[in-house]
Amino acid sequence: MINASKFLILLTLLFALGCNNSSSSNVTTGDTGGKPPGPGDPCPSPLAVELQVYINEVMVDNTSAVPNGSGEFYPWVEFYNPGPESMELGGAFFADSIADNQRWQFPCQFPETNLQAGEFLVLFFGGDGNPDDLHIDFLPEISGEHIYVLNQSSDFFYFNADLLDQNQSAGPFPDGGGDAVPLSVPTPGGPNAEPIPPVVFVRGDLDLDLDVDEDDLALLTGHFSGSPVITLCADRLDINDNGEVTISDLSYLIQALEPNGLVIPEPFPSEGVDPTPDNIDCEGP
Ligand SMILES: [Ca+2]
Ligand SMILES: [Ca+2]
Ligand SMILES: [Ca+2]
Ligand SMILES: [Ca+2]
Repeated sequence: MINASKFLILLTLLFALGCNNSSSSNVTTGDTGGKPPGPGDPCPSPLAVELQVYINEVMVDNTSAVPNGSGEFYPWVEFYNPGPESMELGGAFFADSIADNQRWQFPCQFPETNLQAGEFLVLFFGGDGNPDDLHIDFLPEISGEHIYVLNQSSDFFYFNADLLDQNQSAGPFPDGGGDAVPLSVPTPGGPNAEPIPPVVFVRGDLDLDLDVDEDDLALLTGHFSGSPVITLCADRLDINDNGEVTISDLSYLIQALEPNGLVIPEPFPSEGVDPTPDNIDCEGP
């Protein structure tokens, strides 16, 4: 899921590099991409503007969801050709950096890299540098913000892995362009499933009555003195929205309930989604 400030940073980066595409959309600029053509290059990279293929789904923390051909679990990425023509990925680059965008090159001798219209291709990360191997030669982090770049500028894919659980993937819905969001079930090699609807809550409302008052303060006080608040959305307790639930949230709530006191960060006073990514789970009431 992309938030506004990160999206602006991404856009700034893209403009700085002379192209104007948004996250996960195919390029429409004059940037030709590709490595310098060498005489007799047996595996030339396609022109960026001509490769109409999307990075369509990614799972970075694959502990038990999708085994590779050897029964092992590695991060994976799905590519998608929306059609109407077949597309050849052989020779294209794939990278986890805008600056270092030639990190791995699709080999050319695999028929799988020729994507027919509407076809998906799933590749696992964690290759060993063998050019005869159809594995991506690096491993992504399982947390933090990620950007993937296909063929230098054919497609960009941004997501925050902190918003994903183990064995959960991110991608656009429906397939193709659009922002990557946490998906309800992984669909390697097939159309993406619907996203998980975001949980809405009121920050500081611990008794679920859509109000923040002394009753909630009593519950939060109890939370730090042996009576934990049971909730599927611990973001309710992160009163100061700094990404962790600590005793400082209690002092913040005390000061927020005073006349002309501190302002509780959104979502407050109405229900909404947490606007700031963090490692706190919020999967239900
Ligand atoms: Ca899929
Ligand atoms: Ca309440
Ligand atoms: Ca906090
Ligand atoms: Ca937050």
